[in-house]
Amino acid sequence: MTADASSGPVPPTSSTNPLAPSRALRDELRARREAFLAKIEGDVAVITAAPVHIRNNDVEHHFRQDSDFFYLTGYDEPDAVAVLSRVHDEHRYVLFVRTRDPERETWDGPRSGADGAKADFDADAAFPIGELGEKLPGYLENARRLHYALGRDPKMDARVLAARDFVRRRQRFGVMWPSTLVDLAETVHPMRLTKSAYEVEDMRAAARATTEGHLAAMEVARPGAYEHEVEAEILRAFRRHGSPRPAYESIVGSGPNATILHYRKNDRLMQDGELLLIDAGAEIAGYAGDVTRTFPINGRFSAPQRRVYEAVLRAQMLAIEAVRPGTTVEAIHQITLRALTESSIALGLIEGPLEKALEEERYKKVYMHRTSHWLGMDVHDVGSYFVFEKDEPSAKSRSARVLEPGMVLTIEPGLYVGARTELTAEAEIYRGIGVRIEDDVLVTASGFEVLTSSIPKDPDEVEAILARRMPRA
Ligand SMILES: [Mn+2]
Repeated sequence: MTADASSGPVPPTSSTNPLAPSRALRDELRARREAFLAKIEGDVAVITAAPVHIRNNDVEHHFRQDSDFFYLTGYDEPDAVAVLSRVHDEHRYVLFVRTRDPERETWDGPRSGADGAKADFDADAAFPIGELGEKLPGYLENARRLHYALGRDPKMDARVLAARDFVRRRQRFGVMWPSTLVDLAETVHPMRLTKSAYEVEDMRAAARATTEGHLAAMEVARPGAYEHEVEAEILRAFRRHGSPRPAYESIVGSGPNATILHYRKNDRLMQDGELLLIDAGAEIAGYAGDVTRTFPINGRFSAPQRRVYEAVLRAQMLAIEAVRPGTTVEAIHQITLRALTESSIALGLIEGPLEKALEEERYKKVYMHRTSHWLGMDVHDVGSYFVFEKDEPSAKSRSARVLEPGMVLTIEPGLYVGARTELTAEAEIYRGIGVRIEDDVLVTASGFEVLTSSIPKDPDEVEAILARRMPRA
């Protein structure tokens, strides 16, 4: 592909660049950039790739692209900067990227380079990242405002602010400088909160791989196996179904570990009679699945386990059925709290009566987290949960954000009777039981669609599946 490919009609995807996105993704990315540009009239935006993080000495952490950068560019390399401009006459979209380097590519794999950035990623202009200091000021000239995510990468902050300061000093030549800095979150995050049809398909793929991981976990979990054996099977299933990495560190907690909300050691030998709580999700095309299932390791719920499980499941079903356009995450949380509090009183885990228990937040003893978070490229996805009056933003003008079709959220109630939970003597039978059930829910025009509905959660169905496990040699 020649360097001047952008001057003609849109070039076909280069057959030689293994990193080139599909035609459909290129169209989607272009639509996202156009929507973004429509929101920044008279302005310029500088969006930076994630830096490479050192793990220890010569070892790097697994590279994961910055979600905002990936959302707008589809470019999956570090050392890259995108400029989106409503000021420049021809260059609305510019990429600064790592140069092609046969020596480095022998070690680390292919790069797109500046030519590939134009030919395969549709940049109007592309330059080696080494030219950023020299060329960036030109793109900031005569912009009203600069949209930039300050504070994510201090090294990049210094370079971008230096370029902006350079433009400020050119005011005496009649150049306007972007004196106002606007956080990139202000424009990009509301866009990311509502998923396009293309994004929903990516999220379905993440949900499918996540489903396979949880089904594999049910197949291998048994008394006498280690939690990490289950974790390994989950990761294997994720990879086999197209996921390059999990969306977050998997939680595989057996017995008392099920009551530790962020348990991640996954190194315990699983015992007969215990529950196993698995919170694991695959990432596909940059989108996260996030699912929790809890099941009996030996295949049968004990009576107390089943009572707690059914209480959580009832709350989860009520919460899911409440998802529709027009409601709020807060309203769904309140429905969940009421259901869990009712059940917790009935089980003797907390004291009633219901209204008093809700008012005094007694449920916090056994349910200490929120019911939902947004889900998307980030597992705790961006987008505010509250909105403020446009003309007069203040804490008083705050209201809970109303759900709209295309938003995706988790519904994940739980009950946790930990080692330190205060219990009556009668409720001691629940000691050490932790249950969470979590699904990924898309808001649709008519209500909701559970993206992860193929992962069994009905207790009878769960027991039936566990009863069919292959005996292990
Ligand atoms: Mn979650």
